[in-house]
Amino acid sequence: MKLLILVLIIQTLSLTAAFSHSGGYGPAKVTCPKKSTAGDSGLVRRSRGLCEDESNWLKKRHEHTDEALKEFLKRAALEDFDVEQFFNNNNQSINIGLAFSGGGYRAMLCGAGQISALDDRTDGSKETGLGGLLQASTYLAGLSGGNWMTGTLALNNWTSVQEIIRGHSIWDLEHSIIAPGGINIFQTIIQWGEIGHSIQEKKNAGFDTTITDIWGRALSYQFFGTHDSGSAGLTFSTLRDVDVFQNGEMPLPISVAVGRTPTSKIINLNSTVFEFTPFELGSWDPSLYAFTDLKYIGSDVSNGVPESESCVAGFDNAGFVLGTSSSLFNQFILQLNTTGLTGIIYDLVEDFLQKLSDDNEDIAIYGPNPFYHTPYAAVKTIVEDENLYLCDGGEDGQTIPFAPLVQPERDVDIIFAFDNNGDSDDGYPDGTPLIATYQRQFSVQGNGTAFPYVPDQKTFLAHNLTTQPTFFGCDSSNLTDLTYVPPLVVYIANEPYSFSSNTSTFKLEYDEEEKLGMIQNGYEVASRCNMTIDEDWNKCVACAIIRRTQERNNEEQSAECAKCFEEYCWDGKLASEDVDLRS
Ligand SMILES: *[C@@H]1O[C@H](CO)[C@@H](O)[C@H](O)[C@H]1NC(C)=O
Ligand SMILES: *[C@@H]1O[C@H](CO)[C@@H](O)[C@H](O)[C@H]1NC(C)=O
Ligand SMILES: *[C@@H]1O[C@H](CO)[C@@H](O)[C@H](O)[C@H]1NC(C)=O
Ligand SMILES: *[C@@H]1O[C@H](CO)[C@@H](O)[C@H](O)[C@H]1NC(C)=O
Ligand SMILES: *[C@@H]1O[C@H](CO)[C@@H](O)[C@H](O)[C@H]1NC(C)=O
Ligand SMILES: *[C@@H]1O[C@H](CO)[C@@H](O)[C@H](O)[C@H]1NC(C)=O
Ligand SMILES: *[C@@H]1O[C@H](CO)[C@@H](O)[C@H](O)[C@H]1NC(C)=O
Ligand SMILES: *[C@@H]1O[C@H](CO)[C@@H](O)[C@H](O)[C@H]1NC(C)=O
Ligand SMILES: CC(=O)N[C@H]1CO[C@H](CO)[C@@H](O)[C@@H]1O
Repeated sequence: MKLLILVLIIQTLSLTAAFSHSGGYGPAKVTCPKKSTAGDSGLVRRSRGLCEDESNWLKKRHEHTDEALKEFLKRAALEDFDVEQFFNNNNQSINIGLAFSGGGYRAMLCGAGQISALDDRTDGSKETGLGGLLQASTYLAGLSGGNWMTGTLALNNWTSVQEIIRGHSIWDLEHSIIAPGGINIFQTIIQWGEIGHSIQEKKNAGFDTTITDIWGRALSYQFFGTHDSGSAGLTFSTLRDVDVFQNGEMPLPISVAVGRTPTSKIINLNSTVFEFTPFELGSWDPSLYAFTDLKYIGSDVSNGVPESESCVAGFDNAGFVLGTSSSLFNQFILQLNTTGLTGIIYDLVEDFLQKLSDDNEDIAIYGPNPFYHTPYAAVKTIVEDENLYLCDGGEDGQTIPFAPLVQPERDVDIIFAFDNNGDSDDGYPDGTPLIATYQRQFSVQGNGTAFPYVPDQKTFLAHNLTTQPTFFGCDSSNLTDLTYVPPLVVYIANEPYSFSSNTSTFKLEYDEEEKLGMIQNGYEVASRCNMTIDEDWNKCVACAIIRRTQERNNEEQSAECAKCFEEYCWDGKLASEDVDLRS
């Protein structure tokens, strides 16, 4: 009986979907563009400078960030500091980058609370938080669980966390992604039926699919709602056509993933870090050193030149991009057999399981390889393969997406780094991702990037660098040994205030109370507990934002700001140098 109903439902779905085939999951053939983000010579460019589209977009974004930053600084009302004069003396906009770490739903919810404290749309954030800082930011980078949060905001017409909480239609985590209907098995069956249909559609269009496709489709229902089969046709590059993005009213969302060929192992020092922006997919690392027009990935190309007259669009599905960045969680899909589901979706999963070894369950195939035979890579492994393989952005240990923000081309002044990893013994952060990015700058793959000095994990914990925000790279005169002066890094780590926010990375279900508790706690983490711990927290943040500009102009730091830096900057001391008072 159950089986019969299932078969009926799936057949009905297949029929309706077949008749409403506009912008589904399967990529489609389109005419190749005359001019791409790479210019007019093809779909790929060398990673030198920013693409023209990003540069043009930045001009519009800066009109908004300049205004928002002025307002933020005025509200901070720093002593001995004239906001108007500061802006008049500087014709260069300040670039603020925000980076949200991985860590599953924990990272998504903590990150949601943290970003809401920076968002002037959150009630009260200007009084008890850093409201307006988000509006003053140029870049918004996310990876894995952090990317679920940034991606949800960006791709839902730049909605806010407060709106999401009030709307109740997305981020419903009461039931696991595997059994979204809970006891309503029909809802679960319908959803998985739709997902199975989507995957089949992509296969029928001639593309390889992996377990990441299933994972990404399932995520879409949680992040973009259940309408239109979980927004099956939504692409990351769609943002180019959305007003709030076009007008520069939101920061540039950047999603980070890592390259990994089947059977290979990656570590921090030899990984290839990829970034997705609404314009491009590519890497600044020497092992690729190329970018391609995101909208046309999936096209058959050689050195970026299409092999035929038609190109492909629709491959950069939004859920697929978010799923790629978080493919570490693909293994959740393997729990499908616990739901009692049968039929087409179960067969699909079984199909994948038979083909893939445990080693490769986390890989997403981007094929045909958009970088096939591009000439810019120093080592020719990625560009020789017919497929491009990407996986979770945190798999090389750099679990905060710093890479896009430390590129000198982006000229970022300050990075606010939100660490919601569970690296320490009790499931809170311990500085590990900063150490990974710090070390990478000295490797070949670091390719001349720079990152401030940071201490070891033991010091992070023993010197309380995770229990209150810590600034790194405060004094650029101490950074002259690096390739260039890197952005100042404001490190803000998950920490319990009103809620024990060290939930397991693999926790799949959050009831409403837990969800709101995590988000509220995140707000408190970013706002120094509603500014009750330090009522001058916004002033100190303001001091950090203007620091690089002041240094460039040889301007003295005010006494007030010097006091902030005394309080929040890492003092360069290590735990190993601590005097043991007992001896
Ligand atoms: C504006 O910036 C340019 C370079 O970016 C510089 O050459 C010029 O002197 C600056 N003008 C002012 C008034 O600071
Ligand atoms: C997107 O948000 C803007 C406000 O920021 C609103 O004016 C517009 O109607 C929204 N678009 C859609 C499709 O909801
Ligand atoms: C990266 O380094 C690890 C450890 O040295 C090695 O096992 C692996 O083969 C390397 N991978 C690549 C792609 O170079
Ligand atoms: C589900 O599949 C996994 C991996 O294939 C297996 O270990 C597990 O025993 C299965 N569970 C059930 C309930 O069949
Ligand atoms: C969370 O932290 C508390 C105290 O800091 C600890 O007792 C607990 O074991 C931690 N939970 C997890 C899941 O790590
Ligand atoms: C870290 O914080 C704890 C608890 O607040 C305090 O006892 C300790 O002295 C602090 N350590 C340092 C190095 O500031
Ligand atoms: C912070 O402010 C919010 C909103 O006013 C409040 O609900 C919360 O309890 C406050 N947090 C603490 C730890 O006092
Ligand atoms: C200053 O630079 C040195 C290396 O030249 C580094 O070891 C030290 O930790 C830095 N101090 C701070 C506070 O960053
Ligand atoms: C600053 C730096 O080292 N840049 C290098 C990054 O990698 C490309 C490709 O190998 C080189 O051409 C750049 O010189």
